[in-house]
Amino acid sequence: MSAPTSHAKLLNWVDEIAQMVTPDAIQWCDGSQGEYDRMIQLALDAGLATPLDPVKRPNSYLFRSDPSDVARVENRTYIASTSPDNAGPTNNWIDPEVLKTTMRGLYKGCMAGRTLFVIPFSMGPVGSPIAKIGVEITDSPYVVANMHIMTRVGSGVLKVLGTDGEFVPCLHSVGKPLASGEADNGVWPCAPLDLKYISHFPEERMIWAYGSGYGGNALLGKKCLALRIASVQARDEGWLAEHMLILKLTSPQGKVRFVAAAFPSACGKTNLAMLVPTIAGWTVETVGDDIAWMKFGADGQLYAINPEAGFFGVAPGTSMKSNPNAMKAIERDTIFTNVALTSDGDVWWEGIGYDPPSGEVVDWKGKSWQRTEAAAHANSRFTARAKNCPAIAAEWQDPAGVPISAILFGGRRPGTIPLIHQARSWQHGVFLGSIVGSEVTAAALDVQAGTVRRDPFAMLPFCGYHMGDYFAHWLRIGETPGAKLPKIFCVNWFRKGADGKFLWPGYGENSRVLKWVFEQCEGTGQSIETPIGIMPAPGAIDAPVGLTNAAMAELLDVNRAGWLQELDDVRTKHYNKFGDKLPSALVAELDALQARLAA
Ligand code: GTP
Ligand code: SPV
Ligand code: MN
Repeated sequence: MSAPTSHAKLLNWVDEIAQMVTPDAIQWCDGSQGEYDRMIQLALDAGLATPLDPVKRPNSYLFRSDPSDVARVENRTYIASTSPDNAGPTNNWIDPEVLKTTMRGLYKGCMAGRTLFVIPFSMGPVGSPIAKIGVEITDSPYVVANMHIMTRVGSGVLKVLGTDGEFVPCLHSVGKPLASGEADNGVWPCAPLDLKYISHFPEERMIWAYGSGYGGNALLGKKCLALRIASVQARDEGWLAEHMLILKLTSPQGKVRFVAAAFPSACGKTNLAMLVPTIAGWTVETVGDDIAWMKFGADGQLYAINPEAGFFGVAPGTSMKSNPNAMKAIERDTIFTNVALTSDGDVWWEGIGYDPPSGEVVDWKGKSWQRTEAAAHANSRFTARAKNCPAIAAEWQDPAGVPISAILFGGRRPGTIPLIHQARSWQHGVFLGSIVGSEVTAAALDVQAGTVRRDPFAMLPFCGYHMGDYFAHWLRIGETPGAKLPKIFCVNWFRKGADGKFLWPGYGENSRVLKWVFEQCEGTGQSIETPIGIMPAPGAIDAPVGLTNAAMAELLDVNRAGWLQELDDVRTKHYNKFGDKLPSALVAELDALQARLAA
């Protein structure tokens, strides 16, 4: 097939890569339904996909990955900048030339027996001034199909690129060449862990991934481009590329406020973005569930766009009760990965809200489920089109973005951190973002689940440069002349009581907290000053039905001893890592908070 572009740099790059990886064929993707169907057919032929019941789950497929390839691999994720100082203490740094030599060795001949697909994609609406174009080369039809859902793929993108437009080259291979006559035959292709590389060259704005076919490791527009590379561009150009949902909140009076929220992986962004309020008259609609790019408008407000076109959401725990909008979004046209298969040809997972029908359940490993282990992997996911979500906001594709009134930070914290508190200033808010901690989830393979780790701004795995410089960038954003800055809040839906159970019911009930956020933006909220910041006055947040006064008091308590311990941990185990890159303004915030708590 001849290339559908005359972009010399792009043609040269594809040519150069093809010579290295030696595919059997090269195919340029056009983003059409026919192409999507062909990708699925290739996966079906290779024994890698199972069609779901066409009545229960139209146009939907189940994939099972290799048990070693089920999540992001943070210890195989690299920031290859010229100086280690550009990657900082929270990233894996490697010399770009050394890495390229190693990876070229792996890439050599790695697409033998496979087709090389060229995917031109746009992060953000095609042709909009804020969108960024990437071109992913991959040998995985699964990746092509997922990119169709998660990004805007196709000929329109090549048109925008023209003959010399800018694009981020994204090279991906599953790292499993096929010998002559060999086929995948039902075995998910990938490379062993120590040969996997998720590599970023921020100075060249380039991505090289090898050895994994899963999610953030392989759909390179998402974490690699829209966060790790874009965060570097954002630093250079004075904007923000963040791991944040964007939601539209409408009051009973019809007043609209947009809210962005950064929670670490698998800590509730999709759920909050699609929330169905339990309080009368309020609505929440979804603009995005994972990534926000935010820039100041001429009016001084911070405008956010969602660069994605779909949701790569956590399946377990998703039910008609917890997230009906997600359940509706995945009724059709959905790719499921690593969930369980029921006897009636449908999907199932823990927390879906009902028992599987009688008959055999096939677990995520493809075995008959014996009910001794989880049927669905904890990081099993659905890939669904944004336009299939009934809660999608009318503005979700507006290239101008939506004006952000409030930014929330949160994580899974069983103790100390209250349900909500508000920063006293932008600088205090940046401090609160910088100390976000969360119990680790199953979204990354190689970090101990369950333990609390610092995940500043929920960007620990996604910041493409030195985290100390990133803090400074956030502080600088706050000094933008004429800026009407969003208010900053911290939330915690995951506080546990003495019985080890969540104190707060969460999900739709989080609307009660959003209501107070809204009121604080309007200036009508009832609040009190506390040592840790601004908090709801007693009674300002209505307790959900069934929640005791004691539980509510515990959720909004300022635990001085717990906070002092928290700050000691921040000082000695977190801030100390950043050396002279740690902005003194944040140390001042830490000192001041400690003094207020000790007073
Ligand atoms: P990534 O896609 O990994 O970035 O994650 P995410 O932040 O979008 O997480 P998601 O909304 O998918 O939530 C992941 C898990 O958190 C699911 O198992 C949910 O059931 C659980 N969860 C979400 N919201 C709440 C809540 O308000 N309370 C409690 N207790 N659990 C929640
Ligand atoms: C996350 O881990 O934050 C995700 C899923 O959103 S993945 O795309 O796999 O990174
Ligand atoms: Mn995420």
